[in-house]
Amino acid sequence: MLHRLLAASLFSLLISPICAQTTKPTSAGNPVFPGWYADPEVAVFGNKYWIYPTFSAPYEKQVFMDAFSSPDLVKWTKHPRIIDTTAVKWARRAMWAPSTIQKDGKYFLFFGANDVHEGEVGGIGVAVADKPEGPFRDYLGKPLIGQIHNGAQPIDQFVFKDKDGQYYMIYGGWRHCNIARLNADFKGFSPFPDGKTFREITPKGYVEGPLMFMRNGKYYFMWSEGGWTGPDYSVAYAIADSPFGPFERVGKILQQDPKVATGAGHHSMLNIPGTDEWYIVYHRRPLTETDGNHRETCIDRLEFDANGAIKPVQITVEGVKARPLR
Ligand code: FUB
Repeated sequence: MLHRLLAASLFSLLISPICAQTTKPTSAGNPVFPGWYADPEVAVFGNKYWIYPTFSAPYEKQVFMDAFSSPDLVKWTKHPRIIDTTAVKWARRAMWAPSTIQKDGKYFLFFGANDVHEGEVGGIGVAVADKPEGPFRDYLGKPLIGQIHNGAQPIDQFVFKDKDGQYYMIYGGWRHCNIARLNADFKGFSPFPDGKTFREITPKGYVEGPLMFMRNGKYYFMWSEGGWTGPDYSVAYAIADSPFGPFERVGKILQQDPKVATGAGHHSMLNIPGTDEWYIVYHRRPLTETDGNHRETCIDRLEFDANGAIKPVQITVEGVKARPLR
């Protein structure tokens, strides 16, 4: 009997390190990292995934942004305070919805600040860094868009690179969305042939959080609908042959699920480079929460049907499987 007990203890001592290895998480679980974080924008830089979210708190406390990186969508590393208002003199609160792109060896982070209204200082700014984790410094010393054009609040910018290499800024809150042609140095905009700099492309149902991407030669335009503090926040989309539309609303593809979470919206899209594998990165509110700022960053799979329509997303608790970048 004693022999058997000793043998069993020895076996478990030997085997436990192996078991510890095999219990490594293989699914991300939602949320993918702890804390209240909203408006997540995903990017791939080198062999890492990056998420740039809004720090979801009362406006006066939104004076910095954190970023998160991962080799596989499961293990996430926090990079605290990649930018804060001490580095952007005109920004004093409500730093929202970062959008980061890599260009010419630099990283440009576009963001909204101050929840600007007519006659106030604030709007969409741009910051620059040598690394994706910053530190980001103010690029212009003033907002890139500080005025209200076509009724669009200058927030929720998304930078889209067209197939001819032209960069566009697509942005807007208050139910209006504009597109503008970014100059190559990202210091301003060039007018369209009709002389206008800000062209309105608002589709039916649009509220905020625009995004554009291309797939099989088509332009997909996506946006958030509903109120971000409530349960019915959601995402809809349209497809067109040009970045200027016209964008006919197809329908909702992301929304609350009473068994999982509420307020699912303000998303970004991840296409694994070199594949047709897609993920949606978005925020949502736990079923136990009603505070508008209690938003968490989540990832789920997104699929297209044979006609190129986006299938409604099933939001999950378990999240996505590990997906290392190769
Ligand atoms: O997080 C602040 C604001 O909430 C964003 O700019 C909106 O899109 C909404 O998500």
